[in-house]
Amino acid sequence: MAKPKVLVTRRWPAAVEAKMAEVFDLSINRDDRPLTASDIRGALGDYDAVLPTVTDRLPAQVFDLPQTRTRILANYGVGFSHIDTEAAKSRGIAVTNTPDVLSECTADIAMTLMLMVARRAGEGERELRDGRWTGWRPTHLVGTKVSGATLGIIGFGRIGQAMAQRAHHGFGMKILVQNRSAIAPEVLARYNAEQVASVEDLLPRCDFVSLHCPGGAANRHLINARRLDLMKPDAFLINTARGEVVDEHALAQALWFGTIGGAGLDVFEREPVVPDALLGADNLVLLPHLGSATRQTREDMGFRVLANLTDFFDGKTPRDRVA
Ligand code: 8YV
Repeated sequence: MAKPKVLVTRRWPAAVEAKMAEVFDLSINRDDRPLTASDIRGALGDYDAVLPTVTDRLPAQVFDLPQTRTRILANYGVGFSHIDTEAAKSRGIAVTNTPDVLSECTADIAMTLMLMVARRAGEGERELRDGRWTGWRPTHLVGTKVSGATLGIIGFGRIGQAMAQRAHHGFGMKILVQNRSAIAPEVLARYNAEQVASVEDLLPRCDFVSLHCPGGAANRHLINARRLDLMKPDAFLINTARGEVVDEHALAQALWFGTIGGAGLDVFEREPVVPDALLGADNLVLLPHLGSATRQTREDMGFRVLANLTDFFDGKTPRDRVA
């Protein structure tokens, strides 16, 4: 039987590419530039499996072609709001993602952002490298204490819980949780966490708010001007989820006017575009979507895609099927 024809849309870790090439009739986008909508449309007609990443946009229009050959979109990443899963389903295309393997590293980046912005580490590094550091003094770059503060976690899935683990057990933080469904009491008990009824209930009580909910239409601008107003004026917002969850314009205003104390962002609404209004804010730490970017995790993500594909082409339900 012919090997399934598979397209990898970006460069992946070499070990994963090599293993994939043994198992499938593999094509790799060696340019490593984001595919255009028309490239992706073409791929859906040509390949049995397409392996997209967050840089591949698959709205409903992309699926609108006379004949799709693709039977599975095995996404390299846990978030899949860049794929219209309803449109995929209507064409009989399965969708999988890569949960679990990136939870620890994404929570590490959320902690990094929280510590950096609270302790003014980015500002300090810029000052030092620019030759502006004039020496130690008691009032120099004084930040905010993280240990023992209250952290609000919006979205209490695997990454949200990995964040709670670090913040509660490592930093003695009090954890408040907002999640669309009820979290089991024994799960909350692991972090001595309290689940609150709504985002509105959570925001005024927190010194830090970290976003770990999915992106997509349902959560678009979940953090908007009105909700930023509910935060304490010295509180910090951390986003390692998806850019669209935060209204960047409203956030820039809130940072400028001191509605909140600061923010740390790893994701943006129109990556890689970061609005000038954000670039100009000092009380903001910006990272270029590094959540899962460790050698180990990027390999694990690749092998998780491979496991999903192998199951699928063996006629089994892939473990990470999301549509
Ligand atoms: C990935 C991520 O780097 O998994 C996700 O949802 O945001 C990151 O871990 C990226 O999405 C790769 O597609």
